[in-house]
Amino acid sequence: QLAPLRRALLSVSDKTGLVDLAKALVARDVELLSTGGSAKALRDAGVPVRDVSEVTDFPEMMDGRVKTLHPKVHGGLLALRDNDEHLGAMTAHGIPPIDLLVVNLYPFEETVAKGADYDTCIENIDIGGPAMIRAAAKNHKFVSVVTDVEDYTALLGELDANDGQTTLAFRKRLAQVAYARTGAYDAAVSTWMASAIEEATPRRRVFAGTLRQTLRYGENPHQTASFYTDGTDRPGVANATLHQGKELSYNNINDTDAAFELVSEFLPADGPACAIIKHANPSGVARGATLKEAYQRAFDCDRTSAFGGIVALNGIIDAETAEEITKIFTEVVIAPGINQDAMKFFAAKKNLRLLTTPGMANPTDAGLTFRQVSGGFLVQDKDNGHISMEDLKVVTKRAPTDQEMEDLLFAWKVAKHVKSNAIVYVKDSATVGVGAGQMSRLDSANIAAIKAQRMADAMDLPESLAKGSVVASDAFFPFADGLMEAAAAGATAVIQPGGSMRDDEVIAAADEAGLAMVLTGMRHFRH
Ligand code: 93A
Repeated sequence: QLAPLRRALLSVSDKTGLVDLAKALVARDVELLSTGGSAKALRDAGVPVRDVSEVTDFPEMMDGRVKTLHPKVHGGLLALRDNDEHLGAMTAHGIPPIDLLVVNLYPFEETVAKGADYDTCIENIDIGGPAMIRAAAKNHKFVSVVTDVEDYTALLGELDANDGQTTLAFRKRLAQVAYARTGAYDAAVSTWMASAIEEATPRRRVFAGTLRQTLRYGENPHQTASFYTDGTDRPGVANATLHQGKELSYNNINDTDAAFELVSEFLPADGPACAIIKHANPSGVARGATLKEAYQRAFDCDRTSAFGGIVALNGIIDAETAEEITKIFTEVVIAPGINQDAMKFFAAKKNLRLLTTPGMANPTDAGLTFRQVSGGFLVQDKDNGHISMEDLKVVTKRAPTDQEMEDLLFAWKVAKHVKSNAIVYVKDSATVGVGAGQMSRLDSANIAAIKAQRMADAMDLPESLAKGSVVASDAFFPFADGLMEAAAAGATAVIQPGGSMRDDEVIAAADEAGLAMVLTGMRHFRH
């Protein structure tokens, strides 16, 4: 059991909660040391505080680059309180012991996110802060280190529960958080530098995150799992607000991400769109005159699979749309907003998880994706590839009609979000058959066609939904067989990257069948 806390050093960029914390510490007879801006904020609030520069007998200098980098600060943080030599050194050199360090760092990540220039980003790399944090965390046997505003309350509670001190277990937890913070901070600096110096493959790479939520379990109940945020404010599942329903599960988060990323391909300005996702693949995607109609048309692609699905919309949910969605069991609904009348319909479905996001994601934004493999991980740019009409090359005798062209581009956007091998049939801006994740492209074409026929049967329609559709393939047709399967299902136009050794054969087969075909020159594998 240590003696009650006597001295704290407070040096924070984010001054949230600073004055309240400081007052609470002073009330517990703790002497406060502080750096320029923090000390000023405290003095302005009438809280007694000593300047670090008074302790070090050195002014803050070089635009603040050197404020706390001094043996009187680091000695006070690092000295072992049960080591005579360390205690002797403190006495000999007039080093005051520091029992508590409260630091939050220069806002480097926010500065980068704001798109600041190179020199501004450099200036926002905190040096003294991480040095103190690492020192205090190393000496957690004696020193408490708080690096997160969210821990202020817990700190005060801990002091009250332990006669003005913290327990070793508490200090260890603080130290672990502290090293995660300095690690993440340097990771952010390194990641930014990797892009700023345009080096495609940095020799070393580090990813870091902040715990958003401990999940009940992972992909399966015997797996533990947690959800981390990466500090960016990109609209999407990580920054969404949950309005009702149980907390999101691991699979919910994964599928909701897939749903929202897919529907974000359709700009709200171009009209309502809806994507319904099951197991990370779309069971249906559609545009509509209204959001309700977009949902209905997406639902109609595969009514069976849509059960228990994740619904993503690109507009503000109104009552009509909410009423329609709640007719069947839906796990999650995500949209950029919801109006009050719509809330009432969802409220009746207690288990439905309702999320809103701050706007839509921008599908052309740059980013990184990574995936773990045994002994390492793979890193790549996010697939933000985008194709417009001008990029397409017509290779068949017949060119697509305007309607076909519109559907081809729609199908291509959807295929980008379907696990490979992906085959997507589309008619009038709605999917009518999705073949996903098969080991052969022919099988994907076949499965999509079977599903289109099955839905037509269920709706008592005289012919397959795929009749008169267009088809997208996420990668080239290695042989003509997959293409012929699509033609047999009723597709009249095709969009695909091209680039197969047998392109000539595939194009000839398309001409033979009277198909129109366009090549994108870009592939959208997704595994
Ligand atoms: O420029 S620094 O790397 N040099 C330092 O010696 C130093 N000491 C603390 N930045 C330093 N700090 C940082 O200043 C802290 O991490 C904190 O973010 C900020 C608080 O400054 P002020 O109290 O003047 O607002």
